[in-house]
Amino acid sequence: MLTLCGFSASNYYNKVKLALLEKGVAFEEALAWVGETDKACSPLGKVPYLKTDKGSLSESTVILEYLEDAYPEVPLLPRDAFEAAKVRELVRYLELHLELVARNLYPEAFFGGKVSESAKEKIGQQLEKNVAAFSQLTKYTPFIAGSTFTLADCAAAVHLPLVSSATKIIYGRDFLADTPARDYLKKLGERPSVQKVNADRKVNTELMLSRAKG
Ligand SMILES: N[C@@H](CCC(=O)N[C@@H](CS)C(=O)NCC(=O)O)C(=O)O
Repeated sequence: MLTLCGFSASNYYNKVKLALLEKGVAFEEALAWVGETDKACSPLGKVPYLKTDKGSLSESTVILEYLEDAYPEVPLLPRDAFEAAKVRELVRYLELHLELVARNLYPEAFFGGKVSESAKEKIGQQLEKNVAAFSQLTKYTPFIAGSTFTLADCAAAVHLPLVSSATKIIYGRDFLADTPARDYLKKLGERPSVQKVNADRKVNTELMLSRAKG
């Protein structure tokens, strides 16, 4: 049995959880907050990590790739090598060029901290450029990489909402407003897997905030 470790407020955790649910692979969840993780499984103390009968794995995208290889029955990558690479390209853009840049805004956007004005300006410029580049790759027909639900949708479902809300809070403007992201995410939200992930996320976020208040 697979055990997904981490917490449901984490978007990286939810990306893997979505893939497991979409693939119909049986798994258990084990709550592990940041600071309470098993460093033998995730050496940097990050979540998620996955415990398998063979050992553990960290890094969400590595876990997604493992699930594809180990459980090919319901594929989330196209069989065609080039099409599969296009999906991976989108996943990489989402993680590296959207999430990791927008993440610098989260301390102020979500956690009551402060981001300097000069940092905000720099992050804003970078994000504008990256959103435009990312948009060049997206299809939304109706899924982000084309006609089938793929790993890129698992990534988009968790990363895009945070880019939207963080930019809206910090700059007063959703940087994805001129893209089909909003309608796409609404449609994705009709999937039972996304509904389950979002419901668990809400409950866990409240728990996380109440823990933070002490
Ligand atoms: N590259 C990692 C990022 C995971 C990540 O940053 N998770 C956050 C929670 S959303 C975390 O564990 N943060 C604690 C830390 O970075 O020490 C992945 O894709 O799994």
